[in-house]
Amino acid sequence: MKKILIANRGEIAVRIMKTAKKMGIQTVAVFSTADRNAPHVKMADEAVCIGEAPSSQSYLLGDKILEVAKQLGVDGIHPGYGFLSENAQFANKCEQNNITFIGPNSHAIEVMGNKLAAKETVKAYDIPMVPGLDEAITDIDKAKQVAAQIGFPILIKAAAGGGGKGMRIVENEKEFESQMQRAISEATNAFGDGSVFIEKYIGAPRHIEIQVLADKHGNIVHLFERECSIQRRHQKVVEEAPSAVLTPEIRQKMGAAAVQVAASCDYVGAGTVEFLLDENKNFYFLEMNTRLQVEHPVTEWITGLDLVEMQIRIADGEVLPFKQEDLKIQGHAMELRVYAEDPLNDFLPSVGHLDTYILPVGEGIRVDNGIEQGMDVPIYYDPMLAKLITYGKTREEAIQVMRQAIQNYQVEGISTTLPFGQFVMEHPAFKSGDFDTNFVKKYYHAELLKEQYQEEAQIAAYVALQQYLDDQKQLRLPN
Ligand code: MV4
Repeated sequence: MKKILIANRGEIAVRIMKTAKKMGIQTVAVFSTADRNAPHVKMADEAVCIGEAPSSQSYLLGDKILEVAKQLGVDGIHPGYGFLSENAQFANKCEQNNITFIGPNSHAIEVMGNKLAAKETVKAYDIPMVPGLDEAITDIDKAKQVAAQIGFPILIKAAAGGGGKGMRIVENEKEFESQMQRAISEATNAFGDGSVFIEKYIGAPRHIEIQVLADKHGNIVHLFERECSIQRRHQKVVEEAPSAVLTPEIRQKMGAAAVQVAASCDYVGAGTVEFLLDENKNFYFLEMNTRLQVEHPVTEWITGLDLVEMQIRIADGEVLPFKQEDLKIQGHAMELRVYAEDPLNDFLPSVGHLDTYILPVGEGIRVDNGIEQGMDVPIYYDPMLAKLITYGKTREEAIQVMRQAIQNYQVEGISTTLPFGQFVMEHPAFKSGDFDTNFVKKYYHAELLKEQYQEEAQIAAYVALQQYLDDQKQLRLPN
């Protein structure tokens, strides 16, 4: 590949271009009118404005982006995450136009995009799944019967779902129908598909996912796990690799299961298989994400691999240059997502002018960033501005480096989730590794951060007072 178009913006567009440049590949950026001065536009060899600020008029316009790609003689399109990355039709159109879609084939995207189709596809393999009814509910009485067999609480999920939309917990048989109707209407609104199914509800799970890589020649490996349990309303905030709780045996079993999930849909490229892990460390297949994920850097750091480079090489038809037994985990990596949200005010979006923006630097620190000082943060897109990633020989070291890096990350003009990250890093449950997906709900209140600020302000006041007193003494000395 000599030239690729990056059909994305922000930190991930910058991230992809870094690897392209390293590989000697020319880059084409596309941008909306709101992003004219954005870093991803400045960094590209060529850049084309594709429309107005709303993503429906720019970054989601597959046909327009394909037109640009053809005009500029592009060999491949990297979709990043979000936008067109899991659009099977777009992947197909790329191939029809002789442009390589840097990602899986449209069949894998389609199958894994529907939770029921995914379950059906992996059924033939030995992959643990949450007990449930693996078909859309059409007969309410039958569904109620199955629910009674599984035992309440149960969870109603949307087949087309993801990100928690269309999910409803049912505590007992009495509320079954009302909760089901809610799930159906939510799913219909969000996805235009009201099919729902039921599963046993796992109340305090950990969310652990396995990174896989598959080439076009049938070779598949896994790159171990990422722990993603620290999330707020289905929005991940902190991720790490490896998980603090997986034993080598469970890791091996989950890895093997993830490889089978990839095999079941003829997967090609980089993908992620999501699992729930219950209190007894039983794991269950949840879904597969058919794209490069936001949190891929923690896997890169513990394996020494460049996942974007692997994606490009695989798309180019290269054979995976290693076998499973060549791969091992080295050290520990931690990632904090920096969102333009105010943790003191219910995480409300915070947009505006970036008066100060200075990144932390140093050993064990990586920042994947898409903005710069002096910019206005646009309101049209995802509020994630950057990712702060740290590394240490041990988990404790990675946390320590993270705490220091947060201190040295200077942002003025907008609120960010950096102080919230500090709260997580200092929390005993997080430090001990004993937490689940309920961590934020269970432990976080804005008041705790406010107290922390007040304490800091008080210390600052004492220091200032001491300085003042010292100065007074000096001033009284005769010349
Ligand atoms: C579950 C579950 C408990 N039991 N399924 C949330 C989004 C979607 N990817 C699946 N999700 C869950 N499915 C059963 N049978 C709990 C969640 C869940 C969750 C999963 C991963 C990360 C964070 C979560 C937060 C709340 C609920």
